[in-house]
Amino acid sequence: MERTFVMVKPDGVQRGVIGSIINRFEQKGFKLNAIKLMSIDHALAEEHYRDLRMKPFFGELVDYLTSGSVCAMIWEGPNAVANARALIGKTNPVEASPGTIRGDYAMDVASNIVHGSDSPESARREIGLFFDQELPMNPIMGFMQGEP
Ligand code: RTP
Repeated sequence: MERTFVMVKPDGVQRGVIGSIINRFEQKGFKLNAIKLMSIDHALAEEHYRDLRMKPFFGELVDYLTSGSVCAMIWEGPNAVANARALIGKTNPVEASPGTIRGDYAMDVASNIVHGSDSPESARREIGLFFDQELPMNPIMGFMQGEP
């Protein structure tokens, strides 16, 4: 059992597709552990994408993430990180297959609608950045926080 961090980015919130994205995760079999609508300041955006700080598009990326509200979520399930990445699709919507979230909802790499953690370590780090306190594992899944 695993958790991943998923975020509907400002373009997704502004377009009113939070519900559609949640629906995809629920249909796939994920269980929602935590969700909140929030705004991100520059410090949090820079910390979240710190591995990309040397990229030429870093400033543009931080401006984009801080341009409006985001919807931060924790989803859980078997291989949650890899399953979420598969559901979200490739980073560049041009390459994302139809049927994936980016393949169906986005056109441009600079506004690709949703983020998903790229490893279990990243998921733990990002959940810690965005959520002060996590709920126990969804009881339907038969796991509680702290169990081996
Ligand atoms: P994410 O972290 O948002 O889930 O995206 P990812 O792992 O699929 O891709 P990553 O390489 O980590 O890129 C992070 C985000 O940076 C923006 N980006 N812009 N302008 C550009 O060429 C460019 N390339 C990447 C995207 O918003 C991407 O999701």
